Amino acid sequence: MDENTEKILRKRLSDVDYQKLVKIDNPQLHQFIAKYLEICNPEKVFICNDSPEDQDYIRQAAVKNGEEIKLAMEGHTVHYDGYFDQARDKKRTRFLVPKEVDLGPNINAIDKDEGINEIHHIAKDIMQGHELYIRFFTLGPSNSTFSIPCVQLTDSSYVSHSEHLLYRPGYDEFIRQGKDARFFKFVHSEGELDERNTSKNIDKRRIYIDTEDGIVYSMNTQYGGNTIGLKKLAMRLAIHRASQEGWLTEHMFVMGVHGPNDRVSYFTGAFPSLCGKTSTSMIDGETIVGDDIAYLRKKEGKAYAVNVEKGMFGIIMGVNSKDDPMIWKRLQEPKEIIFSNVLLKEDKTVHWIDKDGEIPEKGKNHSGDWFKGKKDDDGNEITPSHRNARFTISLDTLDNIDPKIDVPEGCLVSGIIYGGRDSDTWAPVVQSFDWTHGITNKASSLESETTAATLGQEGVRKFNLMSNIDFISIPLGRYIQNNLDFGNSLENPPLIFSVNYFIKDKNNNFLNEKVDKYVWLKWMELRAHNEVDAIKTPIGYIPKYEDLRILFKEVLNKDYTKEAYDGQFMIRIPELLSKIERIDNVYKTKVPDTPEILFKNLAEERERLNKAKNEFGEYVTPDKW
Ligand code: SPV
Ligand code: MN
Repeated sequence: MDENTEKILRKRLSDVDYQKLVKIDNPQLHQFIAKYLEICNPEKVFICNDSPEDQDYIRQAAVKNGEEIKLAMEGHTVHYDGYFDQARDKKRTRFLVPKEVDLGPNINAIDKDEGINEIHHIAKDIMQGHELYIRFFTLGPSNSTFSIPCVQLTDSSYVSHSEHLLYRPGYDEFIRQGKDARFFKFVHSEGELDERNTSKNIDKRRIYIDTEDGIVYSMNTQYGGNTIGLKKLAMRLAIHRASQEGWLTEHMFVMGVHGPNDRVSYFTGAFPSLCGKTSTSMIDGETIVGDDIAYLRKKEGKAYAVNVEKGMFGIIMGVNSKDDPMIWKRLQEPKEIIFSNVLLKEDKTVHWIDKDGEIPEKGKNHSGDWFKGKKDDDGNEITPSHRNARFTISLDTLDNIDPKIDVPEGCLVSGIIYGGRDSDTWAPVVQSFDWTHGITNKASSLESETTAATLGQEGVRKFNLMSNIDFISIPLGRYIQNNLDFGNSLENPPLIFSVNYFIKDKNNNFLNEKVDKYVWLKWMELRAHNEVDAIKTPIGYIPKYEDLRILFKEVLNKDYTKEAYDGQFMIRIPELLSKIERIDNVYKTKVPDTPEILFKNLAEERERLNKAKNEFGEYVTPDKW
């Protein structure tokens, strides 16, 4: 350690904490910590070595300093983010890019020198009067080719506590790797707080990402998607690293789908926020590996995936005993949960949108004291809980956790699913012709109607390739090419499917029930083993009625009618053609490095659809193919 670093650390850390830190033999880590202690100037510092006492220290700090409130049930707490700090801030999340690098027009970038100056200016003394918590984690299972060590500096005990639930401990891994550790670094401050313990200086909210140096700065915000460094902030760093090293970082769940004779096949699935990703990974009868972020690597010609995390930061709106029985059950148990931005009742229980039971008359929520009919300054009704309200849990407290969650080599991937919120175009489940068609015409053509997970208007159809558009840190064309190359280098690439749980009829009624996804999964699992046939259409393979009828009966004990099938799996040619135009236009006008094959595959699909239109008309039921 250099002299200056040692001087700073000795001055700012207690003896005990100093000893904890220097047990890790990594001068780069020591320098980094010393630098931000000087800039942010916290009143106190706590270094967590993952011992049960240290874990408990942070848990208790969150309650002591009011960032979390204890609920009636053991282990449950509630946390609030500010009224205007309820989702990811896309506008003020920017990449710090050196002058000589061009990330293309789709990436929110700022000149690196300018951005670093600005963020250091904002960070100056920002932790004054606060305690700083320093904690070590690994992304991916420990001791595996997948794992990436991380260090998080935060003055929010809520953020630190959340990370404890969401990520694997890393202090020992840092000691083991010593000087060799290639780690990611995160500096977060909630900044000055108001009387409700929420960030006051939202105008100075900034999330700046430096992929070159592997550092993310997050200032004046509390919402998890902006602050929990190892989640979407690390994901952007990992996409960059993966691109250099030939593997993939994806916005995907990983789950075990249980087929006949105790067979378990692993699927990954990419869905934009609030489109059923967590809910799919938590389907009753299947097993969960992860619900949000996956790393995929190639081994012996096959694709393997791991869950980057070990917990869940899930959307709570709509969780009830019918639609999400597994999550519902877990939320009733006296095990650790942090609820965020839900309604707190006087009896210290919580309520959220579409929970079982009555909506309470009053309580406390993200807007302060709440009562039925309360409106905000713009006259909009304030919902009892925020639509992006969440729960945070550790997966090891679930009954349906998959036994392979921590296996260092990951799970062999049989299929990859891309899904969005789409009211009028895509059928409920379609298999692509092959890997390339799947990446170009499904994954790269994904659109979704916007939701409450990011700031801005809801319900607008947005292009969202691989549901990863918010997190891609390299030029989009290169990202698509990496995906094409990854699958095409495998001897046995996973099958690629699209799903859509949100298709409606002309009268705006959903054509499916939420639980129908149970069946789509079983069908995909059988396809992965060539055990059911399918119908070839211009957009890919769709299920046969007879197979679905059997599965609906087996899985849901439901009589599936031919009429329902025809409505759901009708090929909607005008909408599909418009979609191709939109996607083609996005790539032509906005993505200069689009791989040629994408245009070719879109053009071929347009041709197939036009031909079918001439033959069968605009809306084609499955029996025609
Ligand atoms: C998402 O919005 O995709 C999430 C939550 O998983 S966040 O951390 O905000 O990204
Ligand atoms: Mn997500």
